[in-house]
Amino acid sequence: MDRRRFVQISGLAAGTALLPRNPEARTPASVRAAPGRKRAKPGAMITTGQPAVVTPNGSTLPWKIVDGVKVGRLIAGPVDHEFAPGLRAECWGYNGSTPGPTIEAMEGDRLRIYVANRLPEPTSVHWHGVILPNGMDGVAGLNQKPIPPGETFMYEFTVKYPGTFMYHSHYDEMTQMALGLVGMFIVHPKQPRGPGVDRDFVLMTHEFRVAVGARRPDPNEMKDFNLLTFNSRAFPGTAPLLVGTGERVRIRLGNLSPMDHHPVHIHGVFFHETATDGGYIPESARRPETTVLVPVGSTRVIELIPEEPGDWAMHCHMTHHVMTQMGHGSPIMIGADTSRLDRRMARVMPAYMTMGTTGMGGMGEMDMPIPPNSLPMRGGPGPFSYIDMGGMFTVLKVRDDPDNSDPAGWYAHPEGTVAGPADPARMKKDGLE
Ligand SMILES: [Cu+2]
Repeated sequence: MDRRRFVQISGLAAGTALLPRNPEARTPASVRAAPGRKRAKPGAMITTGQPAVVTPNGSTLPWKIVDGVKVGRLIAGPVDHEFAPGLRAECWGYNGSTPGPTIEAMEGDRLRIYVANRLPEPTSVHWHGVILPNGMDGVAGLNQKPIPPGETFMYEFTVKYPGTFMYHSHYDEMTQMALGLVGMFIVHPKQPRGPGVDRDFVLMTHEFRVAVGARRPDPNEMKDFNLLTFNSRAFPGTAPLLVGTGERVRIRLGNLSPMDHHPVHIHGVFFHETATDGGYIPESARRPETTVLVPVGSTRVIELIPEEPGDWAMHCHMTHHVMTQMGHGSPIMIGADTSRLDRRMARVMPAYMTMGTTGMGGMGEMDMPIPPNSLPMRGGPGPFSYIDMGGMFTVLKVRDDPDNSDPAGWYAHPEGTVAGPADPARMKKDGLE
């Protein structure tokens, strides 16, 4: 056997496809390792050289190792939750937060999770997507007795498969999930699946109905959700995702909304879907996307390599999902001439003004009094002007030097790279009046 033939056989035996010769030729740019990228800092690693998962606006469940078993505790109970500065509500969560802390483990780990119930009604926890013994699956009535208020149940199982999963209440789901009893559950693979990443984020999408002036989310709502959230926060309460130019970034998205799927769009990048809560997607089945649809009861994992530094919008593309506490029942006012009405109304209500006759932009920033504990319809401060987006909106901040960049800071645009007022002389030269 000549040397070349031997190399081919040993390559195939090791599961490495040798054809085509140049592996880059069949690998789209976004799934290729970027040249010269930095490795994550050793302190941030969980295992196999990979960075620990970051839960923006959230936390990770701490483990205690007892005789080789990872032991953790989830306490289900009421939470005084802030959706964004200016709006708080009494939600239900785990360990004082909604979503609950992200559970992070290694393939093959034995986990023992105590669930304490401090809710006013029974509960149970289902480990969504995790393959485990039937009696640990958490469906109250079907797999176990519900956990009575004040009691603690023990779940114990081995996580056989790696993946991006979720956990949530499986007793009175409609109420308990609507109030926030949801969380993400990540199992890292022992053997890397695909190239390593430099950043790893997890975002749970969700939706709530909090009527203006109400103390709690309304679990009976079916359609008119007015708080669309990443990790139970609405913009401008969402923390940005800070990443480096040329880094490989993984974002894991889950959806435990009561009623809606969320097409999450990221500006300035394209990405590949690499996994769902059912497992890894073979490379041959991936295609480049700029929007990933995250259906209710599913997770989607995407990987991207940003090329362009800047502040890039990341949001649900449903336009009513980037709004906050708005009413949907108002008549269409666009194009209406209300001058006569306004004059007559002013006689009885001097501060009266008809809104929406030219469109609804800028309503969030109007200096109008809003009820206590409520949010303007949308928006927050931006580097150029008010950002006319709310709800399920955050910012992917791509920086050349992310480790020395302020996550709260805005991108400094190089001279001449920002759209601005057109120069009439230039327009004339271009043949436009
Ligand atoms: Cu949405």
